[in-house]
Amino acid sequence: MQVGVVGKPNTGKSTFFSAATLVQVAIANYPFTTIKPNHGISYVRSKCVHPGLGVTDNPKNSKCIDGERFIPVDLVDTAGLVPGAWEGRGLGNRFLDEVRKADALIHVIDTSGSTDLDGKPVKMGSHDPLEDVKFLEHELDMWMVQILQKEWDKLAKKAEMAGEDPAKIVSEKLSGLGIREFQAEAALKQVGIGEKPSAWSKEDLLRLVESLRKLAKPMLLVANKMDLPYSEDNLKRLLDTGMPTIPACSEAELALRRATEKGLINYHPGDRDFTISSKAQLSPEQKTALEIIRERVLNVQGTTGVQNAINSAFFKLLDMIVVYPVEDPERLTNHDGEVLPDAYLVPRGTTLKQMASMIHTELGAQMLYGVNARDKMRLADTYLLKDGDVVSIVSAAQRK
Ligand SMILES: Nc1nc2c(ncn2[C@@H]2O[C@H](COP(=O)(O)OP(=O)(O)OP(=O)(O)O)[C@@H](O)[C@H]2O)c(=O)[nH]1
Ligand SMILES: [Mg+2]
Repeated sequence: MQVGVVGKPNTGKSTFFSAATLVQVAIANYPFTTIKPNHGISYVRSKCVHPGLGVTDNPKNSKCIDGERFIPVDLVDTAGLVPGAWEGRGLGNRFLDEVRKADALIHVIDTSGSTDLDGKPVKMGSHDPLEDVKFLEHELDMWMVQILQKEWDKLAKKAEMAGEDPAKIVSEKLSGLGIREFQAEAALKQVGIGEKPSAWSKEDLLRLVESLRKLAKPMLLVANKMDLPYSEDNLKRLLDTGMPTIPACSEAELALRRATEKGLINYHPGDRDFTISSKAQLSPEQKTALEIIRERVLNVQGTTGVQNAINSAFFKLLDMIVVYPVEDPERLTNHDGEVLPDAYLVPRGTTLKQMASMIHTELGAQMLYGVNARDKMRLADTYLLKDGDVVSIVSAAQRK
């Protein structure tokens, strides 16, 4: 699963990305600072199961800090998108190429309204961030409809003659965007445009892609630059849209993460406060900067919002859960004796057998049954995993 950070230029996408991944990238107050996408690893934060199970863990694929598991996820920072990008304006397709591969989108918005639709700095509060939401959705829809429309009439007629399912041709046409047949089916049902694709109008196709976009590329709004004037009011208006929206100050998170890296403060992403490291020699400027972050961001918003946004993207938008596979259900260890080494992020609805195959194709193929490490009960291979499950898989190979 991969999440793309998207939006018009100059809203703080790279600042958000860098704060979430600690990858050093170019950040500047002008449009098109980012030209090529940046890939990085961020972490979702979830309560670890080890305290509840009364054990000390040895995390391998993830980190456990003070009872919080940080599980790696893929994040991509994209180039800014300007109106008309679907026709190639600005950096056009470079942005869209990354959207193709993304399972969900984090739309970073300049909530203070201090950048216009092209990302140029303007008087604070003079641009309406709600326009940004409309524009980005429109760009994505136009881009999708353009792909769908190519040779549509010919394809639709041919499919009708062959008696093919309309959902099949829609998903085949848009497969490059990661759109699957079941999603096309659901979207077709939602818009109710009938079984005859050759009779669909351009408006029908637009309604269809809009529905498909929401299913295949769910979007989270990150109301960034919350430290600036006008943001508070605009945030309320963004929340009124009913879209999932997280207020954030990416700049503050980036400063806190960098100060942590230098050993100046103790802070973990998502924390509500930080402490100054006892050994740190802070300059008066550094002290003031940190105090400003505490007063204007943490004390007002609770957190910087960056970790909250990453968590929301994976846990809410993509509906993922955390599962802990172990080899020995008694000792909760892997074959090296390490306790609760791995935390897997899987979509809700994943079966035990599917997870076994994710760990290793052979383990999936040879799986006999599973064991719930909490109550030692047997689990069928069709068992639907639950958040916080600790499970082991018994395979034919182990039995030999
Ligand atoms: N006040 C404030 N400024 C921010 C915040 N986040 C980013 N910025 C500033 O916004 C400007 C643009 O930041 P970038 O991260 O380069 O924005 P971008 O969206 O990646 O821009 P492009 O790559 O050009 O599309 C920089 O001057 C950042 O310092 C924030 O939370 N608050
Ligand atoms: Mg950028």
